[in-house]
Order: sequence, then C-alpha cells, then structure tokens
Amino acid sequence: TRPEDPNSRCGFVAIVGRPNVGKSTLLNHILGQKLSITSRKPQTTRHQVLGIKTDGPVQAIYVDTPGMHEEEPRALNKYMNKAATSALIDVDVVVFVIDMMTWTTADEMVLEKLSKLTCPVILAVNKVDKIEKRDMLLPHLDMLSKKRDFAEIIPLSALRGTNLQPLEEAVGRFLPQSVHFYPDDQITDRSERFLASEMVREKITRQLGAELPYSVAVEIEEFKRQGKTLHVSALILVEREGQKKIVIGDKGERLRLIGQEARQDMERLFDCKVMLRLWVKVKRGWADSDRALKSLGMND
Ligand code: GDP
Ligand code: MG
Ligand code: K
Repeated sequence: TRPEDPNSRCGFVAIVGRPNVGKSTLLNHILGQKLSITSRKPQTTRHQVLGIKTDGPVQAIYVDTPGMHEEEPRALNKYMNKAATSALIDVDVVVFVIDMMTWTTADEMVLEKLSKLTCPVILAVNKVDKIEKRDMLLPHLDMLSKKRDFAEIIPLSALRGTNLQPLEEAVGRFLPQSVHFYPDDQITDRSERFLASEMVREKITRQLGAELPYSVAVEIEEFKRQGKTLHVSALILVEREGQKKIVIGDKGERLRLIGQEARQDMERLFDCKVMLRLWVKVKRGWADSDRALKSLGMND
C-alpha cells in the first residue's frame, strides 16, 4: 500500500500439484505459520486457503489448491476438482510442485491442465532431502526441463525449508507492478473460525489415518473471547455411527488427544489461552449431499 513506490509488486500465486507432493508444507513454510493443513493422506486440503506474504515491496498472495485427481461421483470430489481448476483463473504465477522421487500420470494430468495457461509456471522440485545420490539431481532436472518451457526450475525441500528463498524471489520477479491489496502485516483472509476448524480437522486426520475416510467435517459453533481466554466449541460431523465411535475412542481417549493437540495449535496461532470443547455428531451421507456442503460453506 505505497502507491508512490515504483518497486511495489502484488499478485496471485497458485500452488498446484497432485496430492501429497508437499503443497501445504511449502505454503506453511513460506508463510511461517500453520494455515494449511498437511498430512500423509491425500486430499486433506478441501478449501482454497489464501496466505499472504509481504516482503518489502513485494506482496505475494498464495492460493493453495486441493490436489488434482480423477473424477469421482461424490459431491465432495466434484467440489474439490472445481476448486482446483478455478484456483488457476486469474493468477499471475503458478508454482507447480512435484515430488523429486516420483513422476506419475497424475503429474502429467496437472501438466496438461497447465498447458492452457499463459502465465509463468515455476517448477518446484520438492523433497530433494530424500535423494541419496546427489548426481541423480542434474539429469533428473534436465529431463523435467523438456516437459514444458518452465519460467524457472527450483529444487527444494519444503519440509526442511531448503532453497525456499530462490523460489520466493522468482515468484516476486513475475508479479505485476501494483499497490498491495492487503495491509503488510496481514497473513490470511480466512477467518479465525475457519482456521480453528482446519486445526481440528487436521488432528482428526492425523490421529485416525487410514481408519476413517476423509468424510469428516468440522463446524465451529462458538468462537468468543472472554478476558484473555478464547472459548471454542467445535462440532465434528461424521457419516456413520461407527465413525463416531472411532473418533471418540476408548473412554473418549481419542477425542481427548485430538482436542489437546488442536488446542495447542490454536494457542500458538491465536497467541492466547484456548478452551476447546469438541462434540461428535452423525450426519448421514453429508459428503454425498450438495446441500450439506453448501451449509458448511464449501460449495461456492
Ligand atoms: P499436499 O497434499 O501437496 O498439500 O502435501 P502435504 O504438504 O500435505 O505433504 C504430504 C506429505 O509429504 C507430508 O507427510 C509431508 O510431511 C511430506 N513432505 C512435504 N514436503 C516434504 C519434503 O520437502 N521432504 C520430505 N521428505 N517430505 C515432505
Ligand atoms: Mg495440501
Ligand atoms: K496431503
């Protein structure tokens, strides 16, 4: 927001790639904040999370996309595909994230979608910390460079934070000259309520892993500050009675752990004491229902 500064740049950056290549990890590291949930399971990012990073004259507005994946009939998947595609419209730069160790047909599909774009595409070759032989790297990058005319190819490790600076500098170079759209200290346009629900959802996914499909939603019912304490009540929606038992666990132990970890994350993010209450409720077939998605604000 310095209209007089000729170096001022601002624009939208889409982070794309198939599930599990490390998009959320990368975004969180760039922002230095946990805004986008990560997990070993694909498709944990259901919403587009907007993260804002201002570094001097450059403001980059990052859009995290759900993984691009095959069509499936269920409403949730339809939503995610739509979100993945619409995230690419009107962006200034695309960061295409891949896993250094594996190039799959899913990567080819993403590349195919990108072929229609005219904006610069930076290839972020992630997880280089996993390479055992260093001399593998150059031939591999050379092979990748033939797949498209990438604006830049940057090997990095989102997990370790290696080589993220060159990526951010490249992004900055491709952003248009513009005043900043957001105040320089703002890091997201997502509400605190939304971030709180994402933290609960992440802990559920992490705790339950393969035991439960990702058909779990979290609604924040109460979010209010009293003195120095933030009171949060969250409703966990599952599809079946059996899933409810799994989330609650033996004598409520699982739910207690989910709550404890989510509360610690919230205290770090909101920088205050948090009282978190969790409820689990069965809402049959919610993932199949467009209406249910709409009521959860996930179907725009
Ligand atoms: P997304 O689905 O593309 O958003 O992927 P996530 O960010 O959720 O990451 C998927 C998994 O890959 C998680 O277990 C991450 O810890 C892991 N991961 C992400 N970046 C790296 C990296 O640079 N190195 C290694 N070894 N693992 C990573
Ligand atoms: Mg993700
Ligand atoms: K994931």
